[in-house]
Amino acid sequence: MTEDIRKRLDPEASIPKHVAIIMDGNGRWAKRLGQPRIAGHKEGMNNVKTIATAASHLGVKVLSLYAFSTENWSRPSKEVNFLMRLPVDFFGTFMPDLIKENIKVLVTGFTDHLPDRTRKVVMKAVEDTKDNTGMILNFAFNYGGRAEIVHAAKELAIKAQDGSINPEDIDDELFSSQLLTSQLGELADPDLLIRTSGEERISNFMLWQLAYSEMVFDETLWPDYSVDNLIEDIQEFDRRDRRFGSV
Ligand code: V07
Repeated sequence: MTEDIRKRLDPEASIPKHVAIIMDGNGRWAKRLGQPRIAGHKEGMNNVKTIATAASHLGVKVLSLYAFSTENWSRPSKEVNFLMRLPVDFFGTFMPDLIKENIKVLVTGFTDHLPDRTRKVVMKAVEDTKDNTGMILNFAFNYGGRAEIVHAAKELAIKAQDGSINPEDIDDELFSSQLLTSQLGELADPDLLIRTSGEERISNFMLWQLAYSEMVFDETLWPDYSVDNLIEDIQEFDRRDRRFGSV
């Protein structure tokens, strides 16, 4: 199985270690079929399993998925309630697959204000997969890039005020140690960002971490985004000159 999917990629192609995806286009997908938005979210959730499995087989080390932003709370409450049930559904359906794939679940976001049941189910998935040694499936859940940076700045200000750090010592490394992605260690910064459904924006996703990432904007709506699309986008990543801003 692992060999099968790798055969579809150029054997010379470099595989991005950390792939981040903005899974956009679920509402539009549903609308096209004359269905309610939540039908698109449900189909999108099923696709998370397909793409996570493929990424794991391709040798991706971290797959970060933007599932819910701090701004999404302003959507109609019926939609928000549905979205908050998706992690419950997701782990209820796919936990055996995640275990079989040796996938480790992490969550990046402000989890303390989630509905109780959602928070518990997510925390349990993190706990139940903590010893898995395969790909990290990192859900950006109740995540916002600016909120993350503001939170880090506050933490550093508190430490400076109580004397545990010197303001002079604040540099990139110390700053990133206060970001929610510090749990990913040296893999915190995505090598490749994919946004589906043709929109070409960052929308407050991993603002700090995307500083040097390659970005691929794929026209496909997330529920239709296939393993072939993922392979194409990784080939595109491989073709780009990665110079990290230097000559
Ligand atoms: C959500 C499905 C994917 C497309 C984007 C919108 C709808 C999986 C999760 C999830 C989140 C945390 C977690 C496990 C699974 C999810 C939301 C929306 C809010 F620990 N899909 N998915 N969460 N969609």
